[in-house]
Amino acid sequence: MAIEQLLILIKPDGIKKSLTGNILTKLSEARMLIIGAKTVKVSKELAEQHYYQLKDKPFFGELADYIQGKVYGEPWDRVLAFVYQGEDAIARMRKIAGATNPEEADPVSIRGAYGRITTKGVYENVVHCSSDPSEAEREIKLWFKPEEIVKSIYPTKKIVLEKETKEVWV
Ligand code: IDP
Ligand code: MG
Repeated sequence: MAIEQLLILIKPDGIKKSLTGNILTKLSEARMLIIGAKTVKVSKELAEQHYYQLKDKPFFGELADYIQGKVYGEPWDRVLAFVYQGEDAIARMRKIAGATNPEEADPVSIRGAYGRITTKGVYENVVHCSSDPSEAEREIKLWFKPEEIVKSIYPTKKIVLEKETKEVWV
């Protein structure tokens, strides 16, 4: 069994339903390490890049709105993003997350317990969970910078930036 890492998102419905603690408790049963964590206001660009494989689906626009938390608005329009690492992490975390369709998901899984299908037909399933190692790598690199992860998991390189403007504490 290989050591894997993956991206987990607590989606805006999970934030609004105050499920962060419950979700992290369920995930902790797998005894994985959290090697990156942050809260993110999702831009349209990030939403569309994250779900680019579904761009031809009829629900793509609503899915992009959902991950941005547009239907909920301030202060629920954000996600919590985590990089988890551990043995056989992807399959084990996906089992705890449950099937994509919350009605079909194991009722004891996160999606089975807390997800719903909206009247518009969006699967509000509370968490995102990478589904294979190459998707995990793409997603981790999309959501996190190398310095935001406390372990070196993919090769990096140093670049020199000129005239960079950066916000710092006063
Ligand atoms: P996954 O999240 O279990 O990996 P994907 O097929 O990658 O499932 O779909 C991404 C997300 O798009 C799902 O988590 C769910 O929120 C939404 N979704 C997927 N399929 C449908 C569908 O048939 N109707 C509505 N929403 C869907
Ligand atoms: Mg997927």
